[in-house]
Amino acid sequence: AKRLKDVEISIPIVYGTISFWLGKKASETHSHKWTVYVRGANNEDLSAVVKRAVFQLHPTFTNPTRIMDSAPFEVSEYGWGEFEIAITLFFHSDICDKQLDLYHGLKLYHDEDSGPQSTKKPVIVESYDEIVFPDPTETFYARIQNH
Ligand code: SLL
Repeated sequence: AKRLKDVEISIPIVYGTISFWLGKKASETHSHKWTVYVRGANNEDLSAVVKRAVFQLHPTFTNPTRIMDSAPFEVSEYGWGEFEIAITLFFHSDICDKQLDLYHGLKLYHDEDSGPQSTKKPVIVESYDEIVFPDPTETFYARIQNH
């Protein structure tokens, strides 16, 4: 495919977790409901770029490798403990052959100084990143321009 030299496409993304304590509905193994996600930093649909997102959960979960082949690229679960989630992004074949590995620490509990635990105050932790694609193919460049 024809590539555009001296051109760079930068895709801003946000990835992270949001976690709700279940309060009266909490049980020993399901104290929280949480979601891990990757999205466009300005809420763009990442499907134009991302073909697949794989979320690697802790082995205590059933089927810990979660493969998402369409947006929204996210996984929701019930759990009791914090752990590091590996997120691997795969791109459309005319964009990039290499995958990108991201790591995010799931946080369920507020820091101690933020008052009592509440079902109405989710714990949100996010990272911002930019995926840079140097020398993009013409097809990819055209797709992004009309976005
Ligand atoms: C810890 N190192 O000990 C961590 C592991 C694992 C959390 C946390 C499973 C939920 C389920 C779950 O929440 N695992 O059993 O359905 O704190």
